[in-house]
Amino acid sequence: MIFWKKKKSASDAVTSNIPEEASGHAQESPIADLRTLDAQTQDSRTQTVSDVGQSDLASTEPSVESLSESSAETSAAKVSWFRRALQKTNDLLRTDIRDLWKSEGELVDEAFLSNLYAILIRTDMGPSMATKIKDSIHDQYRARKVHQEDVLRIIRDRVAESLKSKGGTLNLPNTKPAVILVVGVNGSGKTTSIAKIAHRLTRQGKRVLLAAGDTFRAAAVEQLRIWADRIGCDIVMGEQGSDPASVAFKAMQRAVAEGYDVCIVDTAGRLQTQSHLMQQLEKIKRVLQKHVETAPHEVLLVLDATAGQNAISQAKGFSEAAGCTGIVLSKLDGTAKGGVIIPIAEQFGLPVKFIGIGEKLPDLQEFSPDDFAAALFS
Ligand SMILES: Nc1nc2c(ncn2[C@@H]2O[C@H](COP(=O)(O)OP(=O)(O)O)[C@@H](O)[C@H]2O)c(=O)[nH]1
Ligand SMILES: [Mg+2]
Repeated sequence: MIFWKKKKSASDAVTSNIPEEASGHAQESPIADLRTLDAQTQDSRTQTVSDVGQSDLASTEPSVESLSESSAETSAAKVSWFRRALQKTNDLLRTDIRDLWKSEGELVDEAFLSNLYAILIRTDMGPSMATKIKDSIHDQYRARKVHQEDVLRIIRDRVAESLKSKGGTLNLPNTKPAVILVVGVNGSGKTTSIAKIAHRLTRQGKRVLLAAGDTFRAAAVEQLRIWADRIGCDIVMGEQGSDPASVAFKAMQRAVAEGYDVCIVDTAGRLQTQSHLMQQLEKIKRVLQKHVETAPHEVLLVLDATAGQNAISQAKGFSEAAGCTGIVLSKLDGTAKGGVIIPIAEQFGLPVKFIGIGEKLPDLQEFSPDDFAAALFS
C-alpha cells in the first residue's frame, strides 16, 4: 500500500506559469497520455507519468474565457456557466427553431406543432417533455400566430417546472470523515469528476483524501495520483490488481486516524450484468462501514451525457443495485442533446448533483434547475 503526500515541486511552480499556447498541450487531460500506460515498462511508465503531470498542469490553467468558480456562485454567473454547458444544444435549437418562422408571427397549426416536436426530440428531452411543450403551445396559441420569443419562453417555463426539485447538493454529515463512493460504467467520467469534486471541496477548506479504487489498470491509479498532486490533496493507492476493498480499507483507516473531512473513493467501471463486480461494490461498501457505520454518505453515479438516452436509461438498474444517491452528468459540453438531463431527472428518481462541462478542474457545477432552464435559450 502506498501513501501519497502532495509535495510542491519546482517543476510545479515553473509549469503552472506556462501559458496554454506555449505548452502545446492546452486541450489534453492526464488520460490522453495514460491510455497506453498499461502496456509499458516501469521505466518508461515513470517517464510518461512525469511528462503527463507537467503537460496537464498547463491544461488546468483557466483559459481567458473560462469562468472562475467563485464568480460562478452568483446566480447570473451560474446562468452564463450553464449557457456555456448548453452551448451546443442552444446552437442547434436556436437555428432549427428560428427556421420555423417564415414571417414574424407563425400560425400554430398541426404542421407547425409537429415540426417543433421533432426539433425538441432531437435534444433528447424525451417524448413526454416534448409533448408537454407542444400541448402548452397548442392550448395557448391554437389557430393564432405565435412569435419565436413566446415559444422559447414556454419551453423554458416547462423545462424549469419539470426540473424543479430535481437538483441537489452533496449531502454530507458534519461528522468526519464524510465518505463519497463514485460508480458508473467505463469511461463515463468518474475519475475526472472525482478530481473536480475534490478540487471544489479543497477550495472550500476541506481536507480531502482520495482512494484509488480502480486497481484494474495502472493508468487509472496514475491518473488519480496526478490529479491529487495538482489539487494538493492526499491519496491512498494500492498495487495494480490488488483488491479495491483493501484500498478502501486503508483509505478509511487513514481518513479516520488523521481526521480528514472527506474521503472520496474511485472505482473501476462496471455494468449491472457483471455480478462479480457488483458483489465487489458491496464488499467496498461493507469495508467503508467497518470504519464509519453510516458510510458511504453519497454514492454518486456518473453518467456520460454524450452516451445517448438509451445507454443512459440502461444505467437505471445499475443505479438501483448500487444504491446510488445522486447523479453527476458529465460531458454536457460534448453534446447538442443537453435536454437529456430531463428524462434522467425523471427516470432515475435521483437528484442531479453536479454537471461536468469539460476536462479541467473548474469544469463542474452544482446542478441548479432554475439557472439551467434560464440558460436554455437565453
Ligand atoms: N469534454 C469532457 N470530457 C470529459 C468530462 N469528464 C470526463 N471527460 C473525459 O472523458 C474521458 C474519461 O474520463 P474518466 O474520468 O477517465 O472516466 P472513468 O473511466 O469513468 O474514470 C477522459 O478523456 C476525460 O478527460 C467532461 O465533463 N467533458
Ligand atoms: Mg477512472
